[in-house]
Amino acid sequence: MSAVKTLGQFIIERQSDFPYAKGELSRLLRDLAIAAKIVNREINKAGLADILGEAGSTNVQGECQKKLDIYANEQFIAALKNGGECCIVVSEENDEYIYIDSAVSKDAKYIVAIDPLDGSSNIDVNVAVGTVFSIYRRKSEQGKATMEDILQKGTEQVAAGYIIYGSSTMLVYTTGKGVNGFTLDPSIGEFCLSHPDLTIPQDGTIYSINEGNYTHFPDGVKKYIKYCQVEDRNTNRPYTSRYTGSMVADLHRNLIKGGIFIYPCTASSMYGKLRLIYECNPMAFIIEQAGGLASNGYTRILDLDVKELHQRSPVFIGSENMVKVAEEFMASFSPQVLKRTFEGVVSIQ
Ligand code: AHM
Ligand code: MG
Repeated sequence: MSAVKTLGQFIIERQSDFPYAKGELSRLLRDLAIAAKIVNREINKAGLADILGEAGSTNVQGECQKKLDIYANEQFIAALKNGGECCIVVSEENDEYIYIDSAVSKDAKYIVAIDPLDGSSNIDVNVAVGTVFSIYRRKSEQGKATMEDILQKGTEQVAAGYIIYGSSTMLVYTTGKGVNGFTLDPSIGEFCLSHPDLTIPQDGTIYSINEGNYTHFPDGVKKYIKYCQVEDRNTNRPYTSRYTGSMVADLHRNLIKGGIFIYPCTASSMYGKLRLIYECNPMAFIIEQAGGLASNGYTRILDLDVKELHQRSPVFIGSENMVKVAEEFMASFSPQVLKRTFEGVVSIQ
């Protein structure tokens, strides 16, 4: 029987793979993993809220219950603060970035962007949720980090990962040398290497999109959905539709089995829903490292300019051949959307 390899052991083993092998990034990853375990513990208790007290009320220990997404945010920020390797956190839960102002982290080299609890509305119904994180190295050498340090393109990420709190809890991450997955063994409280060198199948048969918004989609997306539903033996169509409303869960499934996840722009939401810095970019980095593609329908996600902390982007991500076909549909049937600039908008077609 082969010995178990924990995340901590794996990180140390692979430290020389990191772009700057001084141990700081290893420490940062371990800090994130510790917070993930704490959040996992609370998520596992979520169903007990009804008997222990609803969010906002007082629990049996006399503590005020917090919404889990706020709790997760606090845990990740606290772990990063204590670790001392991170100078700024950008979180979906905070309008402004959080400057970590402590003696240890004043000159810290890394910036972390995080969605602490993605898909959190699924908590109420016991469906998988996730955490997504992205790590950048600051450009400035020391002192207070600036917006220039924060607003870096996805190509500049030094690491990215997600945690899926599902039927089991997994941490999947990349530092740009492939993708590895670790499953939490609750009996020993460790993430253990369970999915080494993850690769996404080049072709898939699953498409994941909120079809309830169909009427508001650009024509390219509408036609692509119809293409997915048409019978064709050569390409194994019709494809299967799977959508949980938790991007992490939908993308994790598609990473393992092959598929495409789409959150396009709609008539009411010109840039889609998902955020570039802490949702699209980290997922794009992971999926590309696993051999897939991530696009906004026309352009590689990782090449997009980042101008705002909470900037949104449409996303087409997953198996290489599926994303390529979806991009062809966008180019053929929705060329106008491409003309849209960051400031100006043309109608969706
Ligand atoms: P959240 O960060 O507020 O949880 O929103 C992100 C989630 C994704 O996980 C998921 O893919 C998407 O929102 C679902 O949105 P919709 O209900 O519009 O399909
Ligand atoms: Mg989110």
